[in-house]
Amino acid sequence: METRIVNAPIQTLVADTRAALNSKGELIGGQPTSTPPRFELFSAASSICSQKVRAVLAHHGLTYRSHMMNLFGGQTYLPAHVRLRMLGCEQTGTKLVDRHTGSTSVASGGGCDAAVVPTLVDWDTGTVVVDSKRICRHLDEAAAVDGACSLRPAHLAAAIDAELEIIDNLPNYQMLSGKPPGEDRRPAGQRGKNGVDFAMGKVERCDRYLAEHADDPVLVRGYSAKRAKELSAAQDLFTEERMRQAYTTAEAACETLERRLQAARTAWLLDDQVTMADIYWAIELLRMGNMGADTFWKEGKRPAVAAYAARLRELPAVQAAVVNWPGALFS
Ligand SMILES: N[C@@H](CCC(=O)N[C@@H](CS)C(=O)NCC(=O)O)C(=O)O
Repeated sequence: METRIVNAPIQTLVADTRAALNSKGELIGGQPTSTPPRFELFSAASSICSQKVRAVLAHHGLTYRSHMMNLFGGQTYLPAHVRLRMLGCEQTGTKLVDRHTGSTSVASGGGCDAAVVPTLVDWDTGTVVVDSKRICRHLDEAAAVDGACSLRPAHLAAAIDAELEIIDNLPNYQMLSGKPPGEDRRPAGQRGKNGVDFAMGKVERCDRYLAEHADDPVLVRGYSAKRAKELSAAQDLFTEERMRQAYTTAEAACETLERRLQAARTAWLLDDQVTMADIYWAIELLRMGNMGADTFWKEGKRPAVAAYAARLRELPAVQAAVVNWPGALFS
């Protein structure tokens, strides 16, 4: 990151974020005890990046304190949360992202976003961990002592990482918010939306916070980068041409998956045990299905993907983190 940011201690930043949300948090995955849980998660019900993290937590049966944020109400932009994430962004060693590629990947998306979820606090290490891929790995390493039961076993790590990168780079923002080519099969709440208004609403929200916090250099950096990112999204991502490309990319990924599943000799995509690649595909295919893009594999078009999607949906961690999580699927 360019300049080291000045920030308050993590305890203060978390307390301020809880207060801003008016949330004590809900304990997930365990019984209340006298010691607070190691992990505290800020997430949003329908955010696929949050769903990946909740699924890894559920898979490992980790206990955590969960705070829900209203993504569409703009709670991820609350100044206290942005300050908290600026601390986490600094640790990613990347700059703040100021351009939207359409993907959620920090690696290929150009850096860290200070106004999104998920945000994990690890009270044992005293760190704020941002970016779903980094969070999932952090949790997996914490849960799978000596590598036992890891979702990312060492001998498959490179193959799993390659898979996560493919999924992370899929155009989910466009498929959620932009008008699909042809029939709009998105759920009623999304149908007809073109993405530009949504992205411009975020630009306006940043403008309001920038005006309110003009004397706070940390917040000014966070909101300025986010503003530039969403402005580029509004200008570039949702044209007919870009939307066509987005759907072509997503369908091509399903075709590659179909061929790999057909060739696989393992019970799951890469192993006989579920790996993080399966968890990621579970969330991705559920989202595509939710957006009406299950035409990519339905009616015999890609039978291996159809069967895989159905099995993934039944995984207990996926049921807990998405299927049965209130508000996780759009209606
Ligand atoms: N690289 C980040 C991306 C996070 C991200 O894009 N989160 C989205 C939901 S999946 C979000 O919070 N969007 C809110 C906004 O942009 O206003 C990660 O994987 O955690």
